[in-house]
Amino acid sequence: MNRIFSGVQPTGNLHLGNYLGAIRNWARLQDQYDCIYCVVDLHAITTPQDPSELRANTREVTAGLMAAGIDPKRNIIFNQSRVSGHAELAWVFNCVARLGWLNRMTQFKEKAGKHRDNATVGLYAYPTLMAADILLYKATHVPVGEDQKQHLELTRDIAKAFNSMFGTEFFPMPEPLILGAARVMSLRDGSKKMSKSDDSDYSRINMADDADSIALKVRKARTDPEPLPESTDGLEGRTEAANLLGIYGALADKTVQQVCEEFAGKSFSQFKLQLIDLAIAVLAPIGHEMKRLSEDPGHVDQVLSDGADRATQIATPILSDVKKVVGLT
Ligand code: AQP
Repeated sequence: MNRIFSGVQPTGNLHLGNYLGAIRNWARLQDQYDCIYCVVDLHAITTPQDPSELRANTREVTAGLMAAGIDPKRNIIFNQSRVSGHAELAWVFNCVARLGWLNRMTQFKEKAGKHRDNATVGLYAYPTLMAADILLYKATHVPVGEDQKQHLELTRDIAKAFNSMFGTEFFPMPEPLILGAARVMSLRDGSKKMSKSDDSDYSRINMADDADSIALKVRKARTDPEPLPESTDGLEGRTEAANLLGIYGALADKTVQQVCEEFAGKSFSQFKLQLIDLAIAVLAPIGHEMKRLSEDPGHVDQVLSDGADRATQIATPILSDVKKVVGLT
């Protein structure tokens, strides 16, 4: 069976962007693939994290994955640091990947910003750890959004370079699974993506938000004074409007064109009422289940520990073969 690997960082509140861009699709893939879903805490510490918040976020993300319908029995859910093979294989890949390849990574440039010299070495080497995450399980498919495409390309380059350095066909080339997921933007600024680390909680709808918070955030979301257009052409240059229509479409499983046709000529206040109802219908049960799971941390920890055991069983023989290929054993 084809194997999927994907990860999410425990860096704060899971939000609607994480849900529509990744987690909802992960739940849909569990019927067709052997899935490994990882809470990537080693990636999280590439930027400073408060230790107790990191622990709490790891549990919260795990609860979010389960509340969104990912079954921890059929799939593997675990946190990355429990399987030491990720860090070990990443080191081998640090000795395969070239500086020039990493220098091209746009995400590092964006995240490090103007303070490049002050960024951690871990943030710079993030893509080699991501390559290790995927190849430690010889995953065949990786669901990726636009922002991760470049990193998956690098993973393939590393796999190719490893195979050619050691004259082997050891690593398969993981294929991207492009799911056409919407990129959800901030509710306060349509040019910025919705993000866990945005200071304003009004910029995002959290997966754990209750109905009242969802309604308040949608009501406060930025729009423009124009009515809703009858086709997507009328969304040109209207980033906030396009974002809200995109969110509605993704939640309703409709295209943005269909949403335009449904609401053509209506005002944003009318549209927002419908969006509030829909967002609550989809998200409130998830938030409710996350709350229930947060009251049972023992169960969540058990899921992570079982998942790590099962992940280790797959990773151990692969890492041991890598060590033989490289000459470490
Ligand atoms: N706004 C978004 N729209 C669509 N998809 C999104 N994802 C994140 N934000 C959006 C997708 O969610 C998955 C997990 O992301 P991540 O936690 O590994 O890191 P990220 O992309 O850096 O997410 P954040 O929320 O922006 O976190 P911070 O603020 O910590 O950097 C990925 O598949 C991602 O594409």
